[in-house]
Amino acid sequence: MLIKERTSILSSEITSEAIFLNRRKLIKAAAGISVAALLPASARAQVKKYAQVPVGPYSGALQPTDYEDVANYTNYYEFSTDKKSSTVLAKNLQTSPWSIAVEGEAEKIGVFNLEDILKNNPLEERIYRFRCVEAWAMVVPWIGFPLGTMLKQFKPTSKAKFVEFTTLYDPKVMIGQKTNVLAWPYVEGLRIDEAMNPLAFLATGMYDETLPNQNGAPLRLVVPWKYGFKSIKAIVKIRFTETMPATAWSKMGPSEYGFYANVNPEVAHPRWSQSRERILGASIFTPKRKTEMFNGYGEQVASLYKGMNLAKQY
Ligand SMILES: Nc1nc2c(c(=O)[nH]1)N[C@H]1C(S)=C(S)[C@@H](COP(=O)(O)O)O[C@H]1N2
Ligand SMILES: [Mo]
Repeated sequence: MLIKERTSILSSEITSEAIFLNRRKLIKAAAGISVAALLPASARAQVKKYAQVPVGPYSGALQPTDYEDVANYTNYYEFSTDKKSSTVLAKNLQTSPWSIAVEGEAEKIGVFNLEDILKNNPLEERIYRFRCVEAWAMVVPWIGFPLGTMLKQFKPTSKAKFVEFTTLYDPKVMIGQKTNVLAWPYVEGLRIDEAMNPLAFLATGMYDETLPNQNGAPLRLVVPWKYGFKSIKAIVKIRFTETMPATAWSKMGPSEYGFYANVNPEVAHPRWSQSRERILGASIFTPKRKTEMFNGYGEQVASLYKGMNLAKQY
């Protein structure tokens, strides 16, 4: 009987996030009904917070990287430049309540509770490739909502040509902010048409769970066709601007980190090639793979850059 089959899949021991996710995909494919409702109480307790969130577009047949690798190999300079340390250091960050200031060229500006923003933006899952400028690649099932849908709710004016995002500044908790590895607070930005592209996403969770602090809780940007540094974490401010924002990384190294930062195998970082990438979590014997233009999302985003010289506007 079908119901019994489903129950046995989910009530068996859940050993890894990736396996769980695949089971969940089977369930989602089988029926559009609540998974939790089918389970005995013991198994129900194991169902993850966001397990019923529907899978959105662009996810394809990508195989997610192991949760442990994504959650424990992070770049979060507010805490540490060491990719393994932020897991512990970021635990002290208070992510609720959380408010976001919306400023600049928009009709509806002000300070908004994240809870209220979430009420107007239904969650979905997006399984995206993600590529750090340091040449490691992974696939992450994010939970969140499209950036553009949310931005439109603030009614940007015709002067809004760019969107600037700012991370929390709180050096007592974000102890890396006591150093000057970057100009704090961390700032990132997108051209307004990039921000409105349906691929651009804001994440509140990953792998059916609330986003771990070290991955950018409670709200982080995900721009899958650009290098990872564009995907700013712990956002506290969104500002619509007429001019291109000065971003934290481009201030630090203008020749190394441009505003556009589109994944591009043909444009090398001044200190290393970008033509290949290492798969996060793979064994040292696994060969590197070829980097794809726009990280494989050219079909969705190449038209944004028509007529631009991407070697100059990197
Ligand atoms: N506020 C903030 N956002 C940030 C960073 C950071 O140091 N601070 N690092 C960026 C870089 S370089 C990358 S590769 C991604 C890494 O995301 P992950 O740690 O969730 O894999 O976050 C980006 N967002
Ligand atoms: Mo990065």
